Amino acid sequence: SCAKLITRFRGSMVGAVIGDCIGACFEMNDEECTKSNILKTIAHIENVKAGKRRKFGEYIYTDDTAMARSVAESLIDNKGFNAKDMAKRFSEEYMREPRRGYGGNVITVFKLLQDPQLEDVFEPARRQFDGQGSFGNGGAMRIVPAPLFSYNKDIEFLQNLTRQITEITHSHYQAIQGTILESLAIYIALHTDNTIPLDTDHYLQQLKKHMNTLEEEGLAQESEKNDKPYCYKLDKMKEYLEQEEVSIDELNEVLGNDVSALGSVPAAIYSFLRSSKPFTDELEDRNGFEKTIIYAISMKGDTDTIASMAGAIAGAYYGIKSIPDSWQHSCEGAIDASKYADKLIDISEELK
Ligand code: R7I
Ligand code: MG
Ligand code: MG
Ligand code: MG
Repeated sequence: SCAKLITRFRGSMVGAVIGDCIGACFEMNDEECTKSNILKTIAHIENVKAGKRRKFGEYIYTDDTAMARSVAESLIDNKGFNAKDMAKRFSEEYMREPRRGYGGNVITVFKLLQDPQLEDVFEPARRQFDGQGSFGNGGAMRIVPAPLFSYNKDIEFLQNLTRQITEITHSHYQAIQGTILESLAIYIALHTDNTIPLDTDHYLQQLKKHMNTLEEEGLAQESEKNDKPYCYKLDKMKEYLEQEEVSIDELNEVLGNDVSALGSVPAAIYSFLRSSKPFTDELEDRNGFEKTIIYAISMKGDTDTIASMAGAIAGAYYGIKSIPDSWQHSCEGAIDASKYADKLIDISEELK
């Protein structure tokens, strides 16, 4: 029903903001990323309730959320994808608040997008990195509004929309594939019955089916490549979930935790899936959303982005009620995210 669906739309949009805001305290600060340290930050956040240390919205969002807001606003105002409008919003948002922690190279794209004479808004992205395009995770980190917008549409619609949104800044095939994987992970989580325990094998199978097709297509174009790295990582996740406990070092080695799409989207998906299994440590008393965020940050490296992408998936599955009020109050932009979710659900119903 719609009443239930709205909690999941809100959960996904707000979940992404929460992961970004809390994860940003730890980005590229690996030695801080122990579970007990992360829980110290969470304890501070939970003091908001008592009106003690923390102020409303004190944890500020970064580029991940700034760009997701532009994606949401553009999809809502245009009731669909409008490349020029979305490009304009990305670039104006960057000019308005350049200090949100943007990737080192994407800002070149934003500057070129300022040119009013620019005919093809996809051109600056194609020129990045000597013409191969960026393989950074900046496409995947902002994609959450797309699977919500596409809720009543099929996978092909979702993939096309995702690809177009990504290509405004990221044209490398691995960035596009990784963003599609994140989009699918959210879309499938939204469509999965959350009143029964999550079947992680089935969830991974669905992702693998689509990624296999995409990577096969990619192979035809990239003849020098002979592997399917996203499919490989999905297989490894299945293997890890069958094991008792896998070390963070091993996960970092195999799944990655860096600013590339290939090195971060799998870590986000794994954080969500791992959280549906029991923990024997400090995490055991936390709910599935809380576990996902804390676990995602414990992956180290690009923590704001990994936690944000994981939070979008977990929020879509567990719903807004799983996100503690104190966390929502502490994170800048969480209330706006809920409003975007409400507008996106209206539009997705219209598109039925
Ligand atoms: O992908 P992007 O928007 O960055 C997002 C990340 C997230 O972690 C945010 O939280 C923020 O911190 O930044 O920005 P890009 O500049 O396109 O890519 C990010 C980085 O990935 C680049 O600065 C490069 O270091 C690296 N990178 C590449 N390096 C070599 N060759 C991306 N593509 C390439 C490449 O093709
Ligand atoms: Mg960021
Ligand atoms: Mg950063
Ligand atoms: Mg980041």
